Amino acid sequence: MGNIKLITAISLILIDKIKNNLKKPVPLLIILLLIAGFATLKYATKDVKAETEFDKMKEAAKYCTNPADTDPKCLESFVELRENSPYASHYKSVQQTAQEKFGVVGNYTLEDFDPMEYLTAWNFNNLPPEERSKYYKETKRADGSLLREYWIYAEDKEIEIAPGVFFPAWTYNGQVPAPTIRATEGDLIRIHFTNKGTKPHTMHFHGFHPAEMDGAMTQEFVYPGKSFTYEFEADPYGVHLFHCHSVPLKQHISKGLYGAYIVDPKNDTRQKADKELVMVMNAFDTNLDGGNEVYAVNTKAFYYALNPIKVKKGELIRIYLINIVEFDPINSFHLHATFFDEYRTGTKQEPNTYTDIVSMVQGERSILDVRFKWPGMYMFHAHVSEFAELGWMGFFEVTE
Ligand SMILES: [Cu+2]
Repeated sequence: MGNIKLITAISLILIDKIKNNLKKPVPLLIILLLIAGFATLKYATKDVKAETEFDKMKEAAKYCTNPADTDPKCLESFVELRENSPYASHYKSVQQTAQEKFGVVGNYTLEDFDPMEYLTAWNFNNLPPEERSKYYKETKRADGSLLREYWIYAEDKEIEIAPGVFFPAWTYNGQVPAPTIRATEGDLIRIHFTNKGTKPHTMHFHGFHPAEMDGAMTQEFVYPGKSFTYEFEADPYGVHLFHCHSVPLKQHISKGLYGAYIVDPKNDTRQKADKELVMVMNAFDTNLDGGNEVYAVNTKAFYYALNPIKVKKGELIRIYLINIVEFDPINSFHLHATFFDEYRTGTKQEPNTYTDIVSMVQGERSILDVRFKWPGMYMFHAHVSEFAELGWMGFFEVTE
């Protein structure tokens, strides 16, 4: 308003001058036109200019420019900004906050694969009994151990890796990661594998097995329409993996042919976990240029950011963590606000370290024993920031 008064005052002076200088109307007319133009620019543009969220943020941040500054206006300005934001109701929901912060738009359909279910699904325990019996069978052996039989097939299938982003995957049993195979040390594992895909595939397991069960040599490739039965004892205990070992290997892995293989110790001296979760860190080369564009834990980018994993305060959470990311030399898992015992490869029952970050090259894995001290939302993510921003982050929602 001050500016309007000033301009009015100047205008009045000038009009007065016009009266006194009627002999020189032309230059004064130009001056008047300039004033009118200036006023129009100054106020008309202000009226039509939309004040963006970014502008408001800059306004709020003016109290916070000095890092050593303890000006309480800094915090107040952001609180005010947040409360007056048209997105205020969104801030109340972690899901929407995550969407705004990380740019995820849209929703996932769960028709093909449910990452929440995958966390605790092994030996097809997520299927109703009749359906399960098509893929898994247990038979007691003379020594008390189990014969565990699996029916696994390879299949080409398009999968959704980010809302609305589909990837032409090669899968085991139509999902990425494959269904988890879990046994106790000393059990006999028998896998009836059929290739329903269009390329030669295999199942190569980490762990002890005879050479002819390795699934890595050209003579061991299972061609489209063919079958092979893998058989070996579950040994050693730990968190392992299996993947296709056909060639080119990087293509057969990055297309999605991998899964978790967990062997529990026969004599487990560790405390029993309250909750066990399988997490496979993976990534997708969506434009087939030999680099990844989408990163995740259990395939769907930001899934656990949009749908936090619910756990209880103080309970023991045991994470079976695997890194299968192709093309990038290193990946990591970092958890906020707590530390965990790490059992590297899970092959010993004493933890190797107590930390909040694990780094892994492709094929490495670990068991992590986690507890949260307080209720709240706790982030977990790759500490490679680029991977986190491209999908590899999530939340634990801890309740009393
Ligand atoms: Cu393959």
